Formats: sequence, C-alpha cells, structure tokens
Amino acid sequence: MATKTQYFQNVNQIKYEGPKSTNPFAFKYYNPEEVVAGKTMEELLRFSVAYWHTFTMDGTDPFGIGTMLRPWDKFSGMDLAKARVEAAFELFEKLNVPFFCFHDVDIAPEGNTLSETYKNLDEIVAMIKEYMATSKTKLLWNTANMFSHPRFVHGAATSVNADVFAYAAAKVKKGLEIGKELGAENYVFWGGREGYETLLNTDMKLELDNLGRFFHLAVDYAKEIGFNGQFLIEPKPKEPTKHQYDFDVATGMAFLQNYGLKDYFKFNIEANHATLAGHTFEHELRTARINGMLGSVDANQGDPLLGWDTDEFPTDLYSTTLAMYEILQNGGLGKGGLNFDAKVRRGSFEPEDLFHAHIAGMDSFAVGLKVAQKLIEDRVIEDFVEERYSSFTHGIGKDIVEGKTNLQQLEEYALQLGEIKNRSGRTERLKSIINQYLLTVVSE
Ligand code: XLS
Ligand code: NI
Ligand code: NI
Repeated sequence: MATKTQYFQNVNQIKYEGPKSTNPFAFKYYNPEEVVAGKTMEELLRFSVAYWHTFTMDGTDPFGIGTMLRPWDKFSGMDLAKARVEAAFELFEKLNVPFFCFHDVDIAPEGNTLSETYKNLDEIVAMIKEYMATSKTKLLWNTANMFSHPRFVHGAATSVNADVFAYAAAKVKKGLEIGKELGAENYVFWGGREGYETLLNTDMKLELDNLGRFFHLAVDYAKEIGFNGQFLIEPKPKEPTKHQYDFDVATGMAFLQNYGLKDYFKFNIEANHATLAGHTFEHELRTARINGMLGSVDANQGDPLLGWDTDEFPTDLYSTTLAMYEILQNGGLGKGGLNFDAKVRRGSFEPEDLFHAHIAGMDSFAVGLKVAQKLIEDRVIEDFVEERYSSFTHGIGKDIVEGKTNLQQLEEYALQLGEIKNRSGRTERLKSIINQYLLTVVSE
C-alpha cells in the first residue's frame, strides 16, 4: 500500500543506464543485478539509507538555522512522523535500496513521559511494518538516540546518574523489541556521550564497568525475547564527547574482551570516525576483519581540511576501492551493510539532492567493488605481500612462526649472519597499479 509519487514528483524510478548515461537520475556503475565475485551487486553491497540524515536533518549548523526544503515539513508532531514514513518508502523504492536504519527519535517524536514516547513509537512502528510488508526494503539496524536530550548531558550508560542509566536501559529494551518486530538484522550502539570531559570529576573505572554491565543487560534481554540481530558497536574517538570510550576498533576490542562481551558484538565501522581517530577507513576495516569482528559499515567520508564528522556522501573512489577490498576479503558483510550515514551539504537543500547524493554514493561503492574484485582476481596485492613475507615460510622464519625456536637459538643464528639485506616495499609502484586498475576496470 505504498503511496505513489507524493514527495519526490520530479524523480522517477532510478535505473542502471551505464557509464555513458548523462541522465542525472540514473546509476552509472551500480547495476543491482550484475554479478561480481559470484554474487549480485545488490547482495554484496547491501546499501542502506540513514533515516536521520535523509528525513529529519534540516541543515542546522553552529552558525545558522536549517536550510533544507522538505515537502513533508508542512506537517508537525505525529503527522510529520507519518509523512516522513511515506516519503521514506517513496525514496527507498525509487532508489531500489534494500535497507534502511533509524534511531528511535528519528521515526517518532518524544512525548512528555517515557510512556508517551513509547505510544508514539508503537504507532509509527506499526505504520512502518505495514509499509515493509509490500516493500523490498528491510531494516539493517535500529538504535536508541542517547545523546541529544539534556538528560544525557553526562552520558547514558556511563552517566553519573543512576536514573539516567535506567532510562537509557529502558530505551534499549524498547529498541530491541522494535528491532524484533521489524526484523532488524543488527542493533547498533554508538556511544556519543559515553566518555568524559575531564578526569577531575570522573570515575572512569565505574563508568566503564557500568558500560560493560549495560551491554550485558542488552545481550541478556535479546536472548530472552529471541532477538537474533547482530550487536554492533560503532567506534568514534570524540565528538560530541572529548574522550569517547569506544575510541576505535582496537580500543573497543580490548573493552569487549575485558568485560566478557567479545562473542556477542562486532563493529559498525564509519569511515569518518576512522579518520577522526587518526586512522584510515581501511585500517579500521582491516583491524576488525583480522579479528573476525567486521560487522557493518557506515559509508561516508570526512573532509581532510575539517577536523570534525562532516558525514559526506562517499565519492572518493580510492577509498571505496580499498574499503571494498577489505569487505571482499572478509567474505562480504554477512548481516551488515553499507549504510549511508551521510548528509547532503547545507547548500544542497533541494529534495532532489537526496537522490543525487545516494546515486553518487552507490555508484562510488559499485566502482570500488569492481576494482577491488579485479585486484583480488589478479592477486595483485596478495602475490606482492606473500613474496614480501616469504622469509617466514622456510628456514629460521618458519621456525619463528611455528614457535620452534628460542632466544638462544636466534642469537646463534644472528651471530653467524653476514650483512642483512632488505628489499624495497614498492609503495609508489603499488599505488600506480591501483590507479591503472581504477582507470581500466571502470572503462571496461
Ligand atoms: C554519529 C554516528 C551516529 C551513529 C548512530 O557520529 O555516526 O549517526 O551511526 O547513532
Ligand atoms: Ni554512524
Ligand atoms: Ni558519524
């Protein structure tokens, strides 16, 4: 019972037209049915629209009010929430996108009490469920917004105030019930205010212990109600909090291990959060991948000139290629997906820009996928890396890897060595090969 062309009248169904197309409302590289590495692009890329950036964000920045022209903004309260659902499914269908994601407060307004908020949520969740029944678009993940409201000023699960901990727990409980109701494939925790400003007023140990307790409560409740989604932690080093506890994948992993949570969680890796942490996107993907913890991706990009989370739509083909390399080496994303946690620029305020932005992002990851697949097929990186580490496949290297040696034997070996020879790492050569692949695979 999806409504027809109501909010985006100027945009028809977006189809794949190929690299020569000049139609702004067509995919140039993303062809959902095209098979790459034995799967269709649609199955591999698992694109998702972020409800907050696309349907609720108004373009406000610290220096100015909103700029976005959104035809549904003529409504308010619950009517606005319902209009957004209609607009959302119209956009999902026109983009032919398989998933979406939301925070509780994105889909329904908060009431004066928690029970009123629940009531609003129940009504909109029922409406979304009805739309989902006739739509292909599924819920990749939902989450609780535990950072916008003033009650979360000192954190949520890491708040100094036990009442806030309880309130946050109630929001997560409700979120898991909603996730179950709508068949969410994952449930995300992003701890925007789980961190601290200054140690002068902070009991870091208690805060971290409480965060561990909070996650255990969520894991227990999911089991109790039979919610089978994958739990994901989304690391970010800072913003809004100065020191955020889930700084990056490595920090998050140590936390999960310390608190006996490692088996229940994976990571949702956001490109712009990686760069804020001083890492590359691919570094975070690799760290998660080699530890079996790569769950899902918030597909966006930052701006090298700006030191905050600009959440731009991903258009950097070099970055999408290296990201897709990690994802393919991971055997795909499993229950995860590529969620466009990305917003149109403040100056791109027309409704059509939402389509231009998603088309740009989807095409960029499609290119990344094709180039990465070809690189893997030709074993460009594998062969080079294998050869580079070949000293560990025989002789003393093999003994080291197999744990068959000790310091004494290594000393004996070192003493009889002549001059040690190293070989070039060939960084520039490898980068030029990537460029070659980028330019040829795409024009094939
Ligand atoms: C903010 C985060 C947020 C999470 C979901 O920086 O990226 O949008 O993805 O709470
Ligand atoms: Ni995110
Ligand atoms: Ni972000």
